Amino acid sequence: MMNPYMHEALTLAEQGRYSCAPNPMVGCVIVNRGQVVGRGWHQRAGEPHAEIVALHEAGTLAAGAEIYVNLEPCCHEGRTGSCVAALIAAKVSCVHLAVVDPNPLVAGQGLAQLRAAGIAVHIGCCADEALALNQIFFHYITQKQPFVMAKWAMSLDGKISVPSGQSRQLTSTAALEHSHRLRQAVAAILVGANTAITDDPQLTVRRKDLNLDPNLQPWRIILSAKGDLPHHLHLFNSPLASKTLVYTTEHSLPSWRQRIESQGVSVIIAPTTEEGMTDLLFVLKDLGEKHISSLLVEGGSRILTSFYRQALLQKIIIYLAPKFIGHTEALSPLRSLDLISEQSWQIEEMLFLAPDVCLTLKKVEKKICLPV
Ligand code: AOF
Ligand code: ZN
Repeated sequence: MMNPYMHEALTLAEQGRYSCAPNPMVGCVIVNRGQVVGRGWHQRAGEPHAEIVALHEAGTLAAGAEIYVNLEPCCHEGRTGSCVAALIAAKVSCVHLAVVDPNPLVAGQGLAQLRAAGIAVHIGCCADEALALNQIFFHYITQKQPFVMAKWAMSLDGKISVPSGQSRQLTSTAALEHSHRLRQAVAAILVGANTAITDDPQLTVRRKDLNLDPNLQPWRIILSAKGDLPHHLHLFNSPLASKTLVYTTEHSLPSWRQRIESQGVSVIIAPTTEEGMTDLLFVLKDLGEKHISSLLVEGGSRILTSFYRQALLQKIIIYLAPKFIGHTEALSPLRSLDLISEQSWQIEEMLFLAPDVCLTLKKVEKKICLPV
């Protein structure tokens, strides 16, 4: 059975899902003689960490108390102070942490400092749940690149487009609402030039039940090697133009770049691959440097295929509509995969969003077998 205090810490942590990036979701519960005397969760980067919020509530009752936290307490002076120093100063007796923080600034040093101060440290309670909760953070902090997910909607015969002249919406309201919640949980959304032109999307979170703070809207990323995107697109004509990055190449026209920059958009010159495409690894590294911890690739099939072929996807989210398109020219989400080394996927979650189904696929990492 799950430890109830750690379970509560995980539930508290979850509240930061839509606001704490690029920081991890962290929750903390302080227990004194069987009574919960403090609770906290980390809301936003730059604001107090979970432990500090919980210690504040516990006050003097933190002395001699036990701490339950889903991540190793930090020991560095980042945007905020060291949680380890605060726990030592509060004279807590024991810390239960679910997983060690892989941030190189912490990485075991937090727990070592606690132990050196005479505080008992227990590691591993609810570790699986804690790892699953912060998989985006763990990937980002170790790889220095965003955690990448691809998303598409398709028919039962695996087509993402319908012949022109018909409604382009494949899925229904429940799937659409779900996809906006997915957008809300990522730091950035990416599309290719074709999608930007044909769909003229806004790439924003739009939910009926929520008036989202514009600061929490995801970044919008467009890849346009040629740099031929019309300046009248929605993406370039919104208050969020300043949260829009266009990766282009030196082959694009300087006058075009200046024009969209004057609309508030940031233009970044990226190297090209042999096929004349924008170098995706460059883009991911650049996004990592900009502290963008997660990325949702929304299409179209050329971009999805490039991310897939280069094995850059950690998850795929598919909305499956109970329809058949059956048109030979209708596109599939991924093409020309014949030559690539095999990637294995596992269904992590299946949601019935009537009348559609949402499948979440997780990459199965290959195990390296060492010779014996
Ligand atoms: C904790 N408790 O609630 C969180 C932690 O720049 P800062 O000061 O916000 O530090 C960010 C780093 O601190 C982050 O990368 C991660 O290693 C850790 N996050 N640690 O003890 C918390 N959010
Ligand atoms: Zn901290």
